[in-house]
Amino acid sequence: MEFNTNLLVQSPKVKYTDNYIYSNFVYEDALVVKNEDQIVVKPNSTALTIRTDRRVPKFGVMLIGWGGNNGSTFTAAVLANRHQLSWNTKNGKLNSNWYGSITQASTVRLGIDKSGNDHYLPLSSLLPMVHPDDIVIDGWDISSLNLYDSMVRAKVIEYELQQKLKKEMSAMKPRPAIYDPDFIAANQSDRATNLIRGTRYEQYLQVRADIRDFRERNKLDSIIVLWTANTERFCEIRPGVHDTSAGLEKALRDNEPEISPSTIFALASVDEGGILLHYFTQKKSAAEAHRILADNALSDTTCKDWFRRFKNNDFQLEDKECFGAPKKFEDEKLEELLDQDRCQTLTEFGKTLQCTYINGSPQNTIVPGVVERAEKHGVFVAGDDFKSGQTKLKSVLVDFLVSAGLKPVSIVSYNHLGNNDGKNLSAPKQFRSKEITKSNVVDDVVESNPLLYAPGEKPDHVVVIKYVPYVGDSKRAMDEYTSEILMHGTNTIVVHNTCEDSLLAVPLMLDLVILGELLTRISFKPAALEEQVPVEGKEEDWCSMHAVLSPLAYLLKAPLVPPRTPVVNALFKQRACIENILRACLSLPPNNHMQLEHKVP
Ligand code: NAI
Ligand code: DG6
Repeated sequence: MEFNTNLLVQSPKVKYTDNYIYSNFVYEDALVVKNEDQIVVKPNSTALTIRTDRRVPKFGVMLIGWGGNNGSTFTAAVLANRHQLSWNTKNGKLNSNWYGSITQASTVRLGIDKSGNDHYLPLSSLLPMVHPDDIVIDGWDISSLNLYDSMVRAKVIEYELQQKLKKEMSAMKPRPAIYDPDFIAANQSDRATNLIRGTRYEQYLQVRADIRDFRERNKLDSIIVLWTANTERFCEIRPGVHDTSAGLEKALRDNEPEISPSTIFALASVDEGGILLHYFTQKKSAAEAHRILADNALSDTTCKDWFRRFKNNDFQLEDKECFGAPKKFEDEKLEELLDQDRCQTLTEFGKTLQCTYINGSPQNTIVPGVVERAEKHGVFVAGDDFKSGQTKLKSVLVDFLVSAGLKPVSIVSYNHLGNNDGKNLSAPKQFRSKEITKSNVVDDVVESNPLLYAPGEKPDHVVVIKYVPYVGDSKRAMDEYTSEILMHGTNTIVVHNTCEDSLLAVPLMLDLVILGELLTRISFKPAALEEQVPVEGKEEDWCSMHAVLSPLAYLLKAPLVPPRTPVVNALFKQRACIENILRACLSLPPNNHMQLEHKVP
């Protein structure tokens, strides 16, 4: 079906400029205070101006684990869709599509038409988003196979399509990656042939160099680094090592063994993002640098503020080679700040580079020190673990049961699969990581209904994963949900799902990077409640989303959230969150599904 996607919001609360969409939005909720004998609730309104940058960047994705089933299938799907490939099967000719992606294959309700009927449009046409065809792909893998051979090894893509992609994918070779046999299963050692050697610190520097190389070669404005490599064991969070940004930095230099490969990748990504203050090709006068800052759409006050911070050494970080900013800023002479060794172009000075890190596996990569570092640099992180099949259904089914007043008392989830992910998960420590993310997904739903569950009470919840090589990527998931119903009756629901795991995961990877990129272009500033027309204001008044991109929760099994904020697992709440944030950027009210126009005479 063809959609007319040229969307214009006609409202005094929305203002379009060449670069931005400004929206005035009143966020409404209710504040609850529990007294001894009464619950008092007061409607609460917060007015915001939301600014969305309309300039869709030149965008690249770097996959860690590029040669795996997900990595090779993702690449094949992007290329097949980009070239609009079709292939013959015993069922006839099939065309490429993006089924399973909420940005590419789902719609949102925009409003009602004149006859009172709901009007839907593709989610991707609400705001300017990266198109999948335009994504530049690169990545790392400990396995040296090129992407065509990786795709053949994965046995996910149909043979004729593999042949059509052969030439392009054979030329794609994963960059060497960081391998630590202490973190993934011993049974993975035979594919570890493509490695970055050296200390953790040297590996970190190499990953940073890889990201820069990718960015420069492709002239990218924005990058997302996505972990789709083997599930690691959880790292043991050590005080002084993982809990602060400075601790991590020191531990990395000290080659601390409890820093996992995935955390090294995360640190490198976070450190490749942020405001470029230190890339120069040639000496420039302060006046010239100031002009360049201004050309980069930064207000005069912001420029001055940066010069002040330069002078006050606010950007001090321990080592310029490692963490970017020069060590000492003696005076206003910008020439002395020039770092001749790690040059880009002066025109990049002061520009914000996005290099978001997303963790698609269960392990605790994004330790508190990484979050602190991301916040400091103004870059973003998200995780953990793609929510593709069994858990997605669970986060719908348990929400349905509990909100229907039925009491799930036993949830038993069994899987068997035969791909390399299954092989890695057959080791106890790696299985344990997956068991944790698969098990915690009902907690918030259960806690939301104290009529059914006493404080601390939970259903019995068991997760089993078995490796059965023959079934390959075609995972079997069997679930039994037993609930207590009226007068202590029992209701048992059994679900059997068979599906290629990677074909479920890849659309989520696409949505994560497309929505993840969009969220980096949205910023907020407080507004007055009575304010109608959006005011652009000073640059420094705007703030970004929190560094932990929790709106991506819909796509993740164990959503990482900013410190001290609640986790939401229920799928439709998570979807409503994405949809309504995008609507708020256009000053449209949240979809409330009341349909009063059809109910009130
Ligand atoms: P896979 O085993 O086929 O691919 C993983 C790739 O990572 C392999 O090519 C391996 O050589 C590489 N690798 C291992 N350690 C590495 C490192 N340190 N640096 C770079 N590359 C490294 O697994 P698959 O099926 O692609 O899944 C990838 C990850 O996504 C797994 O952790 C899995 O648990 C997770 N996941 C998968 C879902 C799915 O539905 N397929 C859903 C949820 C999570
Ligand atoms: C065994 O369950 C393999 C896992 O990697 C899962 O396939 C993957 O985490 C997807 O899990 P779910 O629960 O979202 O289907």
